Amino acid sequence: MVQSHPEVLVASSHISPALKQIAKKVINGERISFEEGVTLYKEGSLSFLGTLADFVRQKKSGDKVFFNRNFHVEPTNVCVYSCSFCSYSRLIKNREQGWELSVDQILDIIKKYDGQHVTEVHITGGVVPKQDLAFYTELFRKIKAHRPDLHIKALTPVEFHYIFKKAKLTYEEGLKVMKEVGLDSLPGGGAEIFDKDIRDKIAGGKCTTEEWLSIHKIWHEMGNQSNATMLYGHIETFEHRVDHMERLRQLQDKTKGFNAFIPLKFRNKDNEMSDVPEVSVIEDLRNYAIARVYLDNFPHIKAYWAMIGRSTAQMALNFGADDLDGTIDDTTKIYSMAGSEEQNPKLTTQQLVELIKQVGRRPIERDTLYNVVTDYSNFDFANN
Ligand code: V47
Ligand code: SF4
Repeated sequence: MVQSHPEVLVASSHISPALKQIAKKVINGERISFEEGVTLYKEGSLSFLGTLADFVRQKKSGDKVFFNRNFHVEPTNVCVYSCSFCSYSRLIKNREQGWELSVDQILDIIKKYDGQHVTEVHITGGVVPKQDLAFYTELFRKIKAHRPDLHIKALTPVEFHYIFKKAKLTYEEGLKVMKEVGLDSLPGGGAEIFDKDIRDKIAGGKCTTEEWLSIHKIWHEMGNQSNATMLYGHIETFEHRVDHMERLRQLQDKTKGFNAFIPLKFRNKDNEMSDVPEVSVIEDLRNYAIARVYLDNFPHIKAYWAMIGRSTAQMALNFGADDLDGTIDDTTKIYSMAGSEEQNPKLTTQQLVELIKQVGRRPIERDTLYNVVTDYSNFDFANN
């Protein structure tokens, strides 16, 4: 699919003055306001939004689509919290229904990748008292001792807040310790939705919005990078989505530490919110597009294929996304347990490259911080 230039929108007689004004701003590289963000959600058609988002994406990334070779470790799915959208966690009182891995069990998983070309391990899961500061410092040290080249992208403010409080450390002190023992970057999880009322309803008890933002801010100010997510398509309004992105945009203005924004579609299988219907794929694509336009200071928008399925992820590449995440190797359960199309998420490098080539883009393997590892545009898998 090739999107037209947004000048066409400005010239069209079918488009409202408010939308035309937004299109003009985007063409001129000007930032859109909160109200304009809401207008895009309420009035923007899929084709209008796609045209704007594709223009912005093209300016930022050209023909490149990024992916990495990664795997996940989920140290536990037992959790002291009970977010109502979570299909994955088991309450601590039912802990025998879940798993809690030891440091050595996790190291065995890491060692399975010995000799394989993977660049990142993504570690996150539930929150349990046993997996405390001592647990994670030992784990990160041992991972780095075994495999210094493996980038550790691990833990969210939800986990950090709990761990540091228990260890009686400030966020600064705790993050410094984590960095010293090998933590390289933070994934974007735990953000959910920043509006207090909605957050309290679906994720009550875990770290607040201010705490989430503060941990990322401190991490960035220490010279590091991270991602950000937004859980959408449940009981939030369009205003709440724009509010969420506005807070991220403001923090990014200050720190420039975020790499990718990852919209996460609420999946409703086997959780306390199973009565809330999932939004349509059209809404998913509109949401990617608005995120690309609104978050003008975020370098990348990630379409996380394990969450939305590879076909929608491919389509999202025409609606502002320039990243698909990675090979994953069937190592995460969060989304399959919540009803994702991908029940055993695993793609080879060749499959990812083909998905990207099918939409006419250049497949670029990156490391976690978006340094280019390999340009697969003209790569010949048959002879390599
Ligand atoms: O914070 C949990 C989400 C997140 C459901 O940084 C659900 O590269 C939808 O943050 N429906 C964790 N979403 C995953 C995450 C992530 C994923 C991929 C890449 C990166 C990155 C980060 O998963 C949680 C929560 O928002 N989640 N349950 C559900 N039922
Ligand atoms: Fe625990 Fe995270 Fe699930 Fe909430 S989303 S219950 S914090 S594992």
